[in-house]
Amino acid sequence: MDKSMLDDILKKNAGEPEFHQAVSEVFESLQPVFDRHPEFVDAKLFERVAEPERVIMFRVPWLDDQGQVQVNRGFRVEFNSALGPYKGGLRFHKTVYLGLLKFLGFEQIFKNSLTGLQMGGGKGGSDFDPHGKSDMEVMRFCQSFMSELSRHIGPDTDVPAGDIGVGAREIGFMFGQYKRLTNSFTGVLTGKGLNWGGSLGRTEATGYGLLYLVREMLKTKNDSMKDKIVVSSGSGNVSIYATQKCMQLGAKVIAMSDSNGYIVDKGGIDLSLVQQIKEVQRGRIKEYLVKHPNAEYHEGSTGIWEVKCDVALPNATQNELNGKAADALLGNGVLAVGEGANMPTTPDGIRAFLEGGVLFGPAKAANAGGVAVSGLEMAQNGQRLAWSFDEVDTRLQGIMRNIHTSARKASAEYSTEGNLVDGANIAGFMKVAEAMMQQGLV
Ligand code: NDP
Ligand code: 2IT
Repeated sequence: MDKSMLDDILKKNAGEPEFHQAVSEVFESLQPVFDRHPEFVDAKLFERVAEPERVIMFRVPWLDDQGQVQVNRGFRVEFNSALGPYKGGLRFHKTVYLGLLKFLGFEQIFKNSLTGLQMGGGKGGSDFDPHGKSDMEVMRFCQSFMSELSRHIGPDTDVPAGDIGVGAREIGFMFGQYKRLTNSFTGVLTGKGLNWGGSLGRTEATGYGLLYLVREMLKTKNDSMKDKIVVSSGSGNVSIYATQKCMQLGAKVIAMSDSNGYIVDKGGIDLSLVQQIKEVQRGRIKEYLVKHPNAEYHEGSTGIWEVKCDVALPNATQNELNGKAADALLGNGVLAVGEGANMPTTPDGIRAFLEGGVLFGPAKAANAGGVAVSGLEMAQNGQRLAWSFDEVDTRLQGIMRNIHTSARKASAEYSTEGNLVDGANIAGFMKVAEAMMQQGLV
């Protein structure tokens, strides 16, 4: 399709490099689709899908523990509702700005489509930095944030969840405030506590789902996770439960990180210690060495990709794995890469992996397990029922298998079989496109 259309979109969204990166990648993958579906081009589907249906931006004032006034900025990008209510996480991180949330919301549209569940795409958050804040500061912030957000969301309208900096604690505070303001107990957020509407398995879902997808990729080469050496960046929700599933599948994770640095423990990471440090104490990954003095700690998080491994799982943040890191991994014989984070590999990194013949699981497919179980949480809330862990986990495995199958099928039909970047973009887009065509010009 005409490249000037992409140029117009990029120009219209100036100063938003992550959004440009996400839109450009999907645009490239979709070329063969537009060739075969001129009706999509005539209906300006891509121009429409790249424009959020609605963006909400608001002031979040709150009082810190010293009684000082603090002001942050809050956002919700309601990107696309062709397949269901807007659905996607909230990120609290100092780097959050509109362009970052537009990239995440855009990706979320196609990821949610791949799950096969009825969810549109959205994302939100704030430039609030939770590091070093007390529980009471986090609560006051969350209450102020929800005071405004509450008027824009609802169980059939927009259902937020967690992302970087938003976990069970923050979801609890936000749910409490929503309930108080609206006088209603509904499934307006996912990732809730287990005794008030949360789903078993949601905490583990993104990390577990990632390994279910990687397992399907390895199967195409008659291989498995057994005895694989793994590097999993980050040490938050996704990295911790990806590591746990690796261990269950007989693999050994030897390196993890946070935004300050990374640890290498050749004997295999002691995951319960990482959970104690990160989930309970909210500490730094370097504290791992207090109990395991024989492990290594390196300042700076990017060096983690020089650690030799069979499977690399970028599970921290966007653009954390660049071309140079990809070359280092390829030089060390990496077999598979699974993106637990959103857009963690730069375009030159992706190119290097695809050209190097590595099995590459792109984020939209690989980390869809989290939002998939959020969809299952919504289904349980609708019925006022709670399924068992095994029931949820079995459904998650089925969803991840289907995602692999449909992305692979779309890659064979439109691109190169096994190019799951193109496959996931195309399979995710097709359902949204068909729904938008059927729903008229909205
Ligand atoms: P958490 O907040 O639980 O953990 C984030 C981890 O990444 C922390 O270890 C953090 O280190 C590290 N990190 C964050 N920013 C940076 C940075 N700029 N450089 C280096 N390291 C960084 O978040 P999640 O585990 O939930 O999210 C991780 C990724 O997975 C994100 O890309 C998110 O969008 C994606 N994702 C999450 C899903 C979920 O269900 N939670 C679902 C699908 C995708 P530190 O503690 O130092 O900040
Ligand atoms: O990026 C993601 O898919 C998430 N942060 C999870 C979103 C959700 O609604 O569960």
